[in-house]
Amino acid sequence: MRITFCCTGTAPEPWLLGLRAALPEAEVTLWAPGAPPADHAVVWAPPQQFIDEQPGLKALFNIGAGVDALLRLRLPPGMHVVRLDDAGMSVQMAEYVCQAVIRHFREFDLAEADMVAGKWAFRKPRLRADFAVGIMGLGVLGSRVAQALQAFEFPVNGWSRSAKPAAGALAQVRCFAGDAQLPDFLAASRVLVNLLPLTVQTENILNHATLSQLQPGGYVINVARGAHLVDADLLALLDSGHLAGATLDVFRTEPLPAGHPFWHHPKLTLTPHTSARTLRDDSVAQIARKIRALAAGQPIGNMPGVVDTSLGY
Ligand code: NDP
Ligand code: OXD
Repeated sequence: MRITFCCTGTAPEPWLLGLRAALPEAEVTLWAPGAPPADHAVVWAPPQQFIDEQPGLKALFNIGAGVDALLRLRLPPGMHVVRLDDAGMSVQMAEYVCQAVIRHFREFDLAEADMVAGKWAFRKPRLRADFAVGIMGLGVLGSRVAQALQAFEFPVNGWSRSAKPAAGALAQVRCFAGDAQLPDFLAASRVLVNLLPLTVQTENILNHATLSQLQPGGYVINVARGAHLVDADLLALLDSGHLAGATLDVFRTEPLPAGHPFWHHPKLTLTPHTSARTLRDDSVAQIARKIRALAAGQPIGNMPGVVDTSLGY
């Protein structure tokens, strides 16, 4: 079995070592133009040339949860795309979102600023019931985040494409589904967490019309993709006072360009696309397990993380 590795912006050596150790029966090589055909590929944002030169692949394993960069390429019809299914990301995302919600709700940012200014001051505690958190996307990451926020007793709303049964991780979540229920979901939420995949349907979904439906004093946490957010609309709603602030981990252009108005905006907290990192060991183990299952004849359709390319996620 041949596996080729083509991950833009990723140091290949540790991955090649990891994949060779996990799949000693396979020949694992770093892709270069003109490389011989492989059976499987491990990829992140590969060039179109890679896809064009490897038409016989059985599956493309994406070393991230989001496949938007991969699906922008011309893929051969019927090509299977498998994304990371959690692989240690959901707990990181839960940590990140909980800290952002709690930092805002408890006003720890203001307390820190006071202390830096040499000021010992208390603020009136705010009511948790006034800070319903709405999570856009109730998939692998969104449902874990919902559970984590509920452990801190925040009211949690969720919005997804298909309706969810009130059971398991979502038993206590007020669930909304589809475009028709988006206004009710937004009106019921004060803090908005975006965990949608970037697709044709979700691009620019955080815009003036949607964000202005959040409750007054709304707060936005974008941890999915920069292209979900219309930057100028966020800035306008921050400046009008309708939104109290935002925590942004992802940006339309990454790294965030020098001089972008987000850099020094007093109501924004920024991080460099680091809310949930790909963990190499977990990811290699998951990909190796799936490649072995395919080799043993398991149908790919039963595998968690298989992307529906017609839906874009
Ligand atoms: P999943 O595919 O498991 O979940 C996606 C969720 O979004 C599902 O609930 C789905 O609905 C919902 N959804 C999709 N399209 C729509 C739509 N048009 N309207 C309403 N809901 C929709 O993805 P993950 O949870 O694994 O990851 C989500 C995203 O998080 C990734 O695509 C990636 O962009 C981002 N991410 C960011 C990271 C970071 O470090 N910042 C790290 C990892 C991921 P349904 O349940 O009905 O299918
Ligand atoms: C991902 C990411 O999609 O890191 O996995 O953004």
